[in-house]
Amino acid sequence: MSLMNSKTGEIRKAYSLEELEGAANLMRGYSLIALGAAGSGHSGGTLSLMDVAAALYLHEANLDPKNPFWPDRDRIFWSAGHKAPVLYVSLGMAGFFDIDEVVTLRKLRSPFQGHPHWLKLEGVEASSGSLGQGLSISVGDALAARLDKKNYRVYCLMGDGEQQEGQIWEAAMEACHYKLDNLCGVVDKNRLQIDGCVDDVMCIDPLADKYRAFGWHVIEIDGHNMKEILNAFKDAQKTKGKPSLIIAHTTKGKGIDFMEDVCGWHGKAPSIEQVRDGLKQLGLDKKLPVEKLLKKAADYQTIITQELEAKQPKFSQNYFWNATKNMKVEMVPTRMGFGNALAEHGDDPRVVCLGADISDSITISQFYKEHPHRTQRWLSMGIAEQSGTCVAAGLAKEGKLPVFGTYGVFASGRNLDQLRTTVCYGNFNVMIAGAHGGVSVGPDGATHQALEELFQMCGLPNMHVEVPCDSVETKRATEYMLFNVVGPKYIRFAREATPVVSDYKTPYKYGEANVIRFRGEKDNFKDAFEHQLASDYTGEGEDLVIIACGPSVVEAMRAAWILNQEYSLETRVLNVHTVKPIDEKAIAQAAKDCGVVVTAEEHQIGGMGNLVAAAIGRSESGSPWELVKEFELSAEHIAAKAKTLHDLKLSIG
Ligand SMILES: Cc1ncc(C[n+]2csc(CCOP(=O)(O)OP(=O)(O)O)c2C)c(N)n1
Ligand SMILES: [Mg+2]
Repeated sequence: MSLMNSKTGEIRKAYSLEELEGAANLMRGYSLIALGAAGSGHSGGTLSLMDVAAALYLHEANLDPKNPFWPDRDRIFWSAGHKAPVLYVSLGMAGFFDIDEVVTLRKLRSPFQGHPHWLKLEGVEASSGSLGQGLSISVGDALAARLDKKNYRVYCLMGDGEQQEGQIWEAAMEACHYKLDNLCGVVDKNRLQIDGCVDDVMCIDPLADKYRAFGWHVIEIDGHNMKEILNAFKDAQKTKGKPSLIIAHTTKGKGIDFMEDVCGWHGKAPSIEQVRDGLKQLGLDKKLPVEKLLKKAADYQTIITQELEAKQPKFSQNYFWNATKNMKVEMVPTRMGFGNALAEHGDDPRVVCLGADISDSITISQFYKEHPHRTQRWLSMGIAEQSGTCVAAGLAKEGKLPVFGTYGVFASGRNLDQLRTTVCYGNFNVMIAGAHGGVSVGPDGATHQALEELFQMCGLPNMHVEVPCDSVETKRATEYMLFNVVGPKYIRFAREATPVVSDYKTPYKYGEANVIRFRGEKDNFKDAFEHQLASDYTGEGEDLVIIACGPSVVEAMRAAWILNQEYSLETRVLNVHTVKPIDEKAIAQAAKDCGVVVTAEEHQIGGMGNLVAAAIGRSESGSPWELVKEFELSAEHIAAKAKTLHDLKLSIG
């Protein structure tokens, strides 16, 4: 069937084979423009799946773009969420919305997030971005169809590197066990992932044999041949008593010569020049309103920028980084400190680094990049965070110093039980690097932002947690933790370039906070501050304390500068780089000395703010009402604090 009117049963548009080929080409063009306007995103895997997606959304699946929640529609799950641009242009081409809208891809408040968010965009069946989960939700959906005696079909689109996730194989077993012939998986077998060729990172072959052994009907096709694609879907429809898998042999970056089969185009967007070149190659330079679309994207961005600017509190001058003549800073990605430490200390034969297919980006590959003799101690685990975590525990058990790293969300969440049960309860000496912490993966969207890991990691027994403030502190913390902290350890650092505010002369003591004080403007921002170990510091009657970790420390320092210049307020900034065990003494002292405590961190519920509150609010023995008064929980205290904050709001305007 295809795109239909769910009320009348009429076909809205029937595409011929040639029209499908043309639509796929057009969709390639739209996705290029959207990626170019976004300035980031996944180009390679978007282009490899485009022909399959065009066939599925415009011809194969029963969908009604005017009734996105039509109960009898076919369900399409995007397990490989990073291919979101294909999903968006498919929905746009199918008529769910004006396809021009996709040009706001990855921009703030756009429904076209870096990874699909189903609560933001009708037509998306589930949020995704953490690889390997889509086949399971598809199994659940297919089982629901059976329970409800519905005839709709369920499709699941996956990557080939993604096949390394163990969960896929749990779902593959389930689909066969339940004879889910209403389920059809597709693997975009473009032979590349992030760290290189799938064969080298972690071989998945013989893939067809594996699925067959799991009881699936497997169809192998040229994923760029429309006729083969349509026949494969027909074959899957006819297959009874078992699920079907289409292995689509494709080329990453298909259609654009400089992107085809080039690994580096996995997570990179074309420049506007490259967009124009690409459109020419697709024969679309005259067909697509490229200038109009780019202007639409730029206008959208202008409004967002204006709105953010209007929301930003105003002061007598612009204090932003490097906006003034003095107070200059050097910006270096925090993650570089991690890679530099591994490069410097990797000759220690105990150090073993484990990759999870994101190795250059998180800088763990610095371990061997300039040191080929270390490659035997470099273990590529593939996209398999759960197993990788336990492999690291096995290495630690035998005296190695394993370092396992990936994005913070996956380094702390995907493997949480493996960390808890195998690593932490066993107290194994495993270092986990949570890269791209906080909001630093920005445009990748909500599912990629690591905003819960402090809560997760700090709750684990025996775990040590370090959140350094800049690239230098990240290097020092990596060095210290690797060799001196024995037991499970988690280091969280950002992706973005952030100001360098420390050097090797700055005090750094694991487990102890630093007090940072603004001492007056200087040419360089760094020189305007004095750092002392909290235990060496004597209070100076400061007006307030800002307690922070990670890159929030440097923002807190900037806030201290602003508060001083604008209101003559003295601020104690407390750099709590060790979040577990947290420096309760320094926090309690600061709260006592300063009276006003503000915490700043890139985190959601249950992070450092909670730990600080706990450190300040240590329980005492007393009657319940005494304790309510002692910890200022009474209505009087609440009212007084509410009034203070309200006054503050009014004074900021
Ligand atoms: C659980 C998880 N680990 C890591 C990542 C980061 N990541 C995004 S895409 C990708 C590579 C995917 O390779 P493949 O499945 O072959 O996709 P394609 O080549 O088609 O883009 C990785 C490791 C992720 N999104 N989810
Ligand atoms: Mg691939």
